[in-house]
Amino acid sequence: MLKRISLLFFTSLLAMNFNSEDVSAQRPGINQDESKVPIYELPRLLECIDGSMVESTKDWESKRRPELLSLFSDHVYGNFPNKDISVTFEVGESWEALNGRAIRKQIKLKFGKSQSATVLLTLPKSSEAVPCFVGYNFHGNHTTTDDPKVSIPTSWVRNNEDIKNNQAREADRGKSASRWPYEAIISRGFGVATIYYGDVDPDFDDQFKNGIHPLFYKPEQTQPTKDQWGSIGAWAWALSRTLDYLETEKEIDSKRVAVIGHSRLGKTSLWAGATDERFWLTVSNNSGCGGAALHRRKFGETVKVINTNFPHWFCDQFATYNDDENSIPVDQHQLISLIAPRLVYVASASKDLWADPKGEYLSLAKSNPVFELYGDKPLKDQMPEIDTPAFTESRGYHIRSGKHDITSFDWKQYLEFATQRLNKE
Ligand code: GTR
Repeated sequence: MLKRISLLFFTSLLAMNFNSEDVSAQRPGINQDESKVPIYELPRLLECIDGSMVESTKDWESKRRPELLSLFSDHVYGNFPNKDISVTFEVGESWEALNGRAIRKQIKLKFGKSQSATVLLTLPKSSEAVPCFVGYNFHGNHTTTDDPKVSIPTSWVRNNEDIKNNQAREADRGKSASRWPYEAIISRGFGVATIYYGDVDPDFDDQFKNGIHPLFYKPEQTQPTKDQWGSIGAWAWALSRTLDYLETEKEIDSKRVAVIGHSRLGKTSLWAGATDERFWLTVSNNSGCGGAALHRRKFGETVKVINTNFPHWFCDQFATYNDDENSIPVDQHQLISLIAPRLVYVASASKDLWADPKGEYLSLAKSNPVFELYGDKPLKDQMPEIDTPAFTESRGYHIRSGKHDITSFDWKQYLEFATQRLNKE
């Protein structure tokens, strides 16, 4: 992959300084003015490459959906490698958490011989198998809770004001707890599994020498080819491996696993939800460019900016569209459509213009034709009011007041949406 040292330092600091990031600030050359959004035409959702039209769920499932999946794989996120490696699970001791209301344990996912990621699983005490959320955290499982038994990652973590040696610190235990409202989640009867994303692939451009990519190289290969996975692909793949583990847990209703992610990890949850049909619900929180937002609007972060600052996230082919979003063979309403008829929830934040809230909503609304094939009602083109969630049977959306973050307000909506869908099943 092309090495580009760039604005990365600046954007990374903004994004990663625990929960204090505010990526909404106006940046030079970036459009945040709705009147300057160009006229654009979205690639057709129901028209197949050969010009035939999708008329039924069968046409969609057998022809158009596979076509779109390979377009996203070839041009945006990269293809998963076509090789099996050994993935094993080492389940640690369980302990009581949250004042005796939950059980916790840590599971080591071992990839090949040399790599591993630790899943922190928190389950409400329940006589029945529970639905469960799964999602990555940015700074280590220990930052999601002040529970002293949660282990600290030994893999690379991002440096910041306090961390200077890319090593996680005991002092940061619980620092991201606002993003993981465990009490609220288990009170609604859901379990939750979280993993530190850097265990799977450290989030910097090192030409894919670290993380899980090298486990899949062919002899003599040193980095992914132009249409092979970048970091988002690797993170999504490992979410599926986590789901493989969750399927072995008797306490979990593995047909009701929701994949959730914030920001770059929301891009990841969308790609995981699109590629792995076992996920029951996919939640994209403030995922923006390369996530839920429509690329053709060129509002906030653009394809060129994201590929320049984060050349390792997508496949190299994606960077060939840096100067022409209209030539990407897909747009993000088609990504959301790949999740149909399963459940999907997209959320934005009012001050998070960098992520283009309107573009995030429109992607969801423009997935109407596919969801309607399955009997879902259409969403309007008009965005809902701030802090007022809008739903159909299969899709949810809200724009929360405030900045780029995942908060208890966001979780409350996801838990409510999921609970209502469970009650109807
Ligand atoms: C920003 C990046 C966004 C978003 C965000 C985050 O710097 O431009 O695409 O992913 O980081 O992940 O917090």
